[in-house]
Amino acid sequence: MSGSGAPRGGQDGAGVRIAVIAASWHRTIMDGLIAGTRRAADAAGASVEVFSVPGSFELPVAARRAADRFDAVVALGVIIRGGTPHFEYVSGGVTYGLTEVAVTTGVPIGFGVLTCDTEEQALDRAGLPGSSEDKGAEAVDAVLGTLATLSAISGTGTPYVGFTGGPR
Ligand code: DLZ
Repeated sequence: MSGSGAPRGGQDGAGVRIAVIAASWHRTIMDGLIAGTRRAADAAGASVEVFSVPGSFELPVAARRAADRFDAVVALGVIIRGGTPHFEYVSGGVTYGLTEVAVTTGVPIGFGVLTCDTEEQALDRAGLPGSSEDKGAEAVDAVLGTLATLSAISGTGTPYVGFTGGPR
């Protein structure tokens, strides 16, 4: 899945506290994703606190705990397809688990989990020198945008406006 429409940066995240939950597999790529979350949060005036979990499968339970104490959560992981169905089970479980946390708590969860066929594809999305995409930063921009829109839906604040130019 790829294409245009990535969340825009430049949002005001002053005072927003974001928990970054980071899996530990594929270290170099993870370091790039974590650095991207810090860059995007700094640019927006938000703060991040990073917590490690062993693997991507552990992201949802940690995200659930973080949702009790932070304004938003960004989950980061790298899952590379191998020769067994393990990839599908872990990727599906993480996606379902994070979705459930977001929906049941109402706390935005940024999905910074790369599910790739190859390590090269993941490196290209990790926000490293030479990468064409920066999925850690995008996940922060996404939760900031979602927080803005949730506030607007609740009757306070201005909603996030995407590339379409907003509601018609
Ligand atoms: C076991 C496993 C494998 C094979 N591959 C990955 C991976 O590519 N990325 C990742 O984040 N985690 C992987 N894991 C670990 C699982 O997510 C999980 O930590 C273990 O199954 C223990 O619950």
